[in-house]
Amino acid sequence: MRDQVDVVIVGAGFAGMYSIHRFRAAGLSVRCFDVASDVGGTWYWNRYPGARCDVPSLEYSYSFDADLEQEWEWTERYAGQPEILRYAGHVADRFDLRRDITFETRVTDVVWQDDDDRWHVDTSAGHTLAARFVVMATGCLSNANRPNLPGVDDFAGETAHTGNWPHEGVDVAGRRVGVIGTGSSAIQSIPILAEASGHLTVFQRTATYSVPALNRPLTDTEVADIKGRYPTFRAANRQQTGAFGSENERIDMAVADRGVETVVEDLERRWNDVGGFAVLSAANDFVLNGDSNEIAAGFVRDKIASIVEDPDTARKLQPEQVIGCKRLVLDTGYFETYNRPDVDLVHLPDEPIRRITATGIEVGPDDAARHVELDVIVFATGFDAMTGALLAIDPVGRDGTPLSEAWAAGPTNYLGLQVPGFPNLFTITGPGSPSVLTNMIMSIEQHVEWIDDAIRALDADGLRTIEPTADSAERWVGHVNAIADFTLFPHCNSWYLGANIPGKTRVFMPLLGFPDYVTECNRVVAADYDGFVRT
Ligand code: N01
Repeated sequence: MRDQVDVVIVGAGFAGMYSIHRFRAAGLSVRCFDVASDVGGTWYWNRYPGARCDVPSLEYSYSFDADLEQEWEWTERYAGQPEILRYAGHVADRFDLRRDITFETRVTDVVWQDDDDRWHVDTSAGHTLAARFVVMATGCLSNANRPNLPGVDDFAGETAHTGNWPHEGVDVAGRRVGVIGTGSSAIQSIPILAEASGHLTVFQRTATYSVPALNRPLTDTEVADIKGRYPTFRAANRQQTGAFGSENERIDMAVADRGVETVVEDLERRWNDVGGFAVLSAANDFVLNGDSNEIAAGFVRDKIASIVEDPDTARKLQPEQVIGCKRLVLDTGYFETYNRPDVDLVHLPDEPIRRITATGIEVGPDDAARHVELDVIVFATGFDAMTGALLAIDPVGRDGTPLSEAWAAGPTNYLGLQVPGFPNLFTITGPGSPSVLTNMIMSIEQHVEWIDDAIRALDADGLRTIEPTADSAERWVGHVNAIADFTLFPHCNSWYLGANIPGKTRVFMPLLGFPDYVTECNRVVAADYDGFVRT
């Protein structure tokens, strides 16, 4: 006999934690599972040196409880991973969340049963449950991508992936370290690894735009200011495209209207004095217009040239793609790191990886192959984003159709919340929702609250199931991609498009524009769940 529960929640990160709290308050029984041994999700796994959030800490925090907002003390403008993990632990304690979480347990099977309108959920620890609802709080960047490079298993030294960093750390002191990748995780860890290791070699496939984070301790005055007006601060942030940054001095003018000279002067000021994503708020069309984009891109390329002393290294570090179509990175001393005598850059377009050996990585063309001796290899190679964690579980919906089959041509969904043929299964910050293009915690709260309302409405109406129609999902995916096509986002091989994973269908997955999205979610509810079928 299966254990009966109202909601199974998969994942105990910020999405799963708020789900437990919210659904419990609605009188629902919940059971949450996580492979980790504690809460925190992405901040539990990403313990690499330098891991830090790129959304300011006073914004990257729950807003659902005013006392929680007031009592937690953030110490830095951008919180580091240990502090965010402590915050997650504090929230779990404060709301007594752990009693509904089973840790160190993987959900292995999620199968819809038409005869009793239940999801049958099995776990690696032998749990068998029957749930009315399943909430996939599995995270967008949780399924690590470890590329299948030739010889990858031959390496005799230590390896680590930034997205699954060993809890005991990696001892790099005096050792020769190689980092593969130059995305956010690499750019945050490289300066620290360079300092701590004997020698560092960075293997770069695509150069990345990065701007100074200008991280610093928060002052008592600025914390008191925000805490004194948190509700209005949050409300203003929710009106931003990315649900954060209402005080980023956004200029609501195109480059051509503001004037290139003024824009460049402002970029300079923002680079030196403001830092963070606000650097790109000097005009409103950097990701809409190729010429405007080139002003910002050229500005950052010039900065790289002025920071990096060796001209050849500087050239290799200067990205060619448009700026902003991959996630902009915020760094602390990244480009300066290449001025160290103990740091080398291997530019893979010139010297591709040939194979990994027992003692390092062989690179270069046939006539100029060379071997880089290493003791440690760090894979900073990112994630199978947005769909990877969902497909790893591969829920089986109506008629025995697995999600992998339903999504063979890309992640069909409606509002990023539900998939046709998968009744009562919800994806938090799923593909098709603003998710990774926003302050994730704001998106998580909005999704959890929407799902909570949808469940309450079903119960109030004496109904059992909710799922989107195939039509509404098809229209929605078209809408998400039409909005992306209006911008420069599809112009490079980003993980937003699934382009970082060989063989993955190329579809723009996140939706641009948090405020319009929320309006649409609310409209759907007001129109009696327009686009959904409820039975
Ligand atoms: O991963 P990435 P990440 N051979 O996919 C390279 C969030 N995040 O973990 O660009 C050689 O960005 C790949 O090269 P290319 C944030 O949203 C946030 O760094 O595909 N190289 C790239 O350079 C971020 O965007 C924070 O050509 C290979 C790198 O590996 C997202 O997580 C901090 C390769 C992967 O970069 C992911 O960031 C950290 C191969 N076979 C992460 N395969 C903050 O809040 C991949 N690469 C600040």
